[in-house]
Amino acid sequence: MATERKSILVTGGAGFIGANFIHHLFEQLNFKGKVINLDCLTYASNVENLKSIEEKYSGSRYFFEKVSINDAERALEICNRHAVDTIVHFAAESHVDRSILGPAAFVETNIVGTFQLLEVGRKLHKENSDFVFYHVSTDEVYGSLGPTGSFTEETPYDPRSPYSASKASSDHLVRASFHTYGLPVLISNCSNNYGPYQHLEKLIPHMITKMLSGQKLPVYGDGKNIRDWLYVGDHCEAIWTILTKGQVGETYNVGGDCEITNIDLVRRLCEKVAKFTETPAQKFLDLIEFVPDRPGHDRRYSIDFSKISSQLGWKPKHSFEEGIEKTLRWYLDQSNWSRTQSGEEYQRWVASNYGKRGG
Ligand code: NAD
Ligand code: TDX
Repeated sequence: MATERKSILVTGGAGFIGANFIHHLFEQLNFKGKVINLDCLTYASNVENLKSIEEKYSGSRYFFEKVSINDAERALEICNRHAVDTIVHFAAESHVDRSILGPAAFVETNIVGTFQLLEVGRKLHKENSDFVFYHVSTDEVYGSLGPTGSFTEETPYDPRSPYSASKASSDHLVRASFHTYGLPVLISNCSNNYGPYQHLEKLIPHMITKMLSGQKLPVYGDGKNIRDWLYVGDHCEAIWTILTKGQVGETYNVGGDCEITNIDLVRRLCEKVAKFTETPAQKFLDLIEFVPDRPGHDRRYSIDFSKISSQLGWKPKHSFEEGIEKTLRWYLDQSNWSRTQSGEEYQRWVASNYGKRGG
């Protein structure tokens, strides 16, 4: 994919990874083209994530459109107006617990929304043969691992939550568009991201904010579930590498080379927050509380990212130690960043499923 990208539509740019990607384009890559952020601003979004970009580039190189990916007509009009040659598709319902509470939104956004956006992509491709559709997906589509082995790009799909089933479905639709219609697509499946701008309902910011306010730290089940953690800046770099060097129609796994049990992660976070706030670690460790398990909780994820490494030369730069220190420093510094909180219905559901102090 040697063509220079001039006008990129980023969907879900007001969310966690999308916002980091837009920052990465302007601040790390010095991208000179246009970036159009199409986001309908669900509970998971936070427009403050892009305040500094708005201030510098709004109306010249950065444009925000409050539109849903399900509205294909408006999305197409926006793409035509900005001569979009690239779609990087992040927009999704992204939280596994919420997909248990209310799966319908996941079907509507992740499956139907992606389908609508692919239809837009097909129309753009008819007018511009250099057009490319980049789909951001997850390792959760591959299911749950036992104590050994890792997911490769050839691992059969085996999603087990409404979230991962909806992402698997969207991946299939993207691949079908390549095979059936010749739409140039790229797909990446990555592990758990962490870093600045992440919504507080996700494990790491959830635990940091609970520690800082002296609340219990709810660990699901026995805490021995394993996730692979990827610093979001490394993920953004991987996306750009795939976009600029990847082979159209291919899928690339992206991992952080950092497998850790949830309980070890929470304990390490306690130690770090203690160091940063000059508080005895025991004060935070004493807040750990085991709560009922997440229904259908995947036991272990592990990513084999040798394909992107050997073919495109990408590997994660941040060790967990480095990534978590940057992340913590960021959360501790953000007195002005509004910490978007979950709505009441979700809070009630968390309380009834994971125990009173689980939300
Ligand atoms: P997020 O929940 O933080 O942000 C999602 C964004 O999409 C929000 O700004 C929201 O307003 C927007 N959105 C939702 N529905 C929309 C719609 N119909 N139209 C337009 N915008 C809409 O999500 P995230 O954690 O940044 O994840 C981004 C993508 O990466 C998702 O596709 C997710 O499946 C994938 N992913 C995330 C992780 C992770 O660890 N966070 C890991 C692997 C893959
Ligand atoms: O309070 C908690 N206690 C707890 O033990 C929370 C919020 C989570 N957990 C556990 C569940 C998981 O094993 O921590 C692990 C991580 O949980 P989440 O942050 O909810 O992430 P996960 O379910 O693994 O999914 C994330 O990574 C893959 C993203 O939300 C997805 O969008 C992505 O595809």
